[in-house]
Amino acid sequence: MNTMIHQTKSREILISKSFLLFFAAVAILTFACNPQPETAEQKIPHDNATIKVEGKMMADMSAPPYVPAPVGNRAAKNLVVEMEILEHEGTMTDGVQYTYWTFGGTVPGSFIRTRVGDEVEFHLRNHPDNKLPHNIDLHAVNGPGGGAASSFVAPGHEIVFSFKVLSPGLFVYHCATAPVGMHIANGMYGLILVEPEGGLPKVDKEFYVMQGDFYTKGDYGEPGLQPFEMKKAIEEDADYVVFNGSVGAMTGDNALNVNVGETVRLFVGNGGPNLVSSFHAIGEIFDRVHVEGGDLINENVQTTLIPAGGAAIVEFYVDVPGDIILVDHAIFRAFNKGALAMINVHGDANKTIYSGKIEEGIYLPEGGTIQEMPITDEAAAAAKEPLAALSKAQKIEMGKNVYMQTCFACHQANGLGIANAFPPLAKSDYLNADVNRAIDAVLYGLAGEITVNGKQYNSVMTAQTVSDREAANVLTYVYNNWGNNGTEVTDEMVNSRRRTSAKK
Ligand code: HEC
Ligand SMILES: [Cu+2]
Repeated sequence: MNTMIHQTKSREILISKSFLLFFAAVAILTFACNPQPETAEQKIPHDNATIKVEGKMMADMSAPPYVPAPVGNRAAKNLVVEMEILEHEGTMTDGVQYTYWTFGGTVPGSFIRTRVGDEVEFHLRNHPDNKLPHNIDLHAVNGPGGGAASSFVAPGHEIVFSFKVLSPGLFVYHCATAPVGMHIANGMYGLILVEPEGGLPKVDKEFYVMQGDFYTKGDYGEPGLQPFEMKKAIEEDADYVVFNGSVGAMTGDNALNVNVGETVRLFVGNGGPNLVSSFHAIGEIFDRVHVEGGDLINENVQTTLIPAGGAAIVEFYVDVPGDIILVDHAIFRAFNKGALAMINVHGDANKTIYSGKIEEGIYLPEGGTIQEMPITDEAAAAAKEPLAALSKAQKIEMGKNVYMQTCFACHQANGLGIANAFPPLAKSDYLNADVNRAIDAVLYGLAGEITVNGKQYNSVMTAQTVSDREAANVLTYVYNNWGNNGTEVTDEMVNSRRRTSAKK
């Protein structure tokens, strides 16, 4: 009996499927044969460019897990956003500190809430105590770099640029200053919401949740101030995968609170830099998901994918009391790397929907991943083989490759650097005066005030992870270009600086 019903059903489905296929084929043919495809409908977001603005207002900004009040049905405005970049130490998990770079002091950065047609006047300030220049790329912007091309700002300065928001949706913003991955990995991302005309439908509770992956020198839980580890970041070997910047940002006393019978909307983003989120709520089903933060709505969803640099709006009605656990369902991340948050639901039980004896603490973070560094035997073996000597011309040629991979993002392809941020290597008196000092800068990085060609710089150059040979080649390349003094740097010279500094 059951099988019969099943068979009939599948036959019906088959029939309707072939009808669908037929219609699809007709539609495609019609489209292909039509010499003038409809373009009017495709233009809609761009038509928003003609929306008139009425008056000026300051944007209300909020720190996670909260969002500013809905826009409702207000008219489009000239919306002034004031955002300050702060680099400061924070707690990754108990006993582990991390130096976060932030938009507005938090990870993720302050939530920006707009509506289509708003003309945003964006003020980006880089706090004078910060060490590095930054900028901002907002995915909601139509324009070069999403604003990054106009917002590069050195510590102690402010920059202003403007854009009109045309497309409704939930968008990521992030820093895009070299090394881009490092700025994002340190927490420089957040969300900007563009509400449609008339606003989003009303719900009872709204929250701001954003996932990010972090890479530290020590493995998960290793105590102390942990520096960022570029090698692990390139290998996408995250030590921490967290919601809202740290392990436990929304568990225990920090859990979110809602009541039975309420509708909940989560604005969920994924800052990455690397990992895609399999976003899931244990004990709840998403009634509606704005897939990838856009207009497409999917219903009755268990797990929604949120790409790195993407977002989703998820909505659900809460039926029964208890804890809802938000996770990245790539499950080791949830239980061993921190990607776990809690929503405490308060209210009366509904035995029809759920009954049973409830044990607390079924889903708790487990901590401490056991990780081993990737095996570097090959690299060690290769390093032991004696290297053949190179001619100066060969060094310059190979050094150019190193330069284009590691130095040019900051010092630029022409060696001229960027004013107030990255000093020039072209005709640099600082470089030409002292070769050992230049070698040290490459091997150990450089911080503090220096003067290059009469201009002061007070920034940070990160130590470059290069072999003796790569350092020798890249410096030989630099010294033999752009009007510099032609010094030839040898592997031996670099190696002796390593020994000298190791003794210190
Ligand atoms: C992330 C950006 C960045 C990268 C990548 C970088 N530098 Fe620098 N570099 C800086 C900054 C910033 C300073 C100035 C530091 C200060 O203010 O104390 C600097 C200073 C220098 C100086 C001394 C000042 C001068 O202009 O002569 C040299 C030499 C130098 N860098 C060489 C290199 C070489 C060679 C590479 C590649 C192997 C490299 N840098 C990669 C940012 C960078
Ligand atoms: Cu930055």
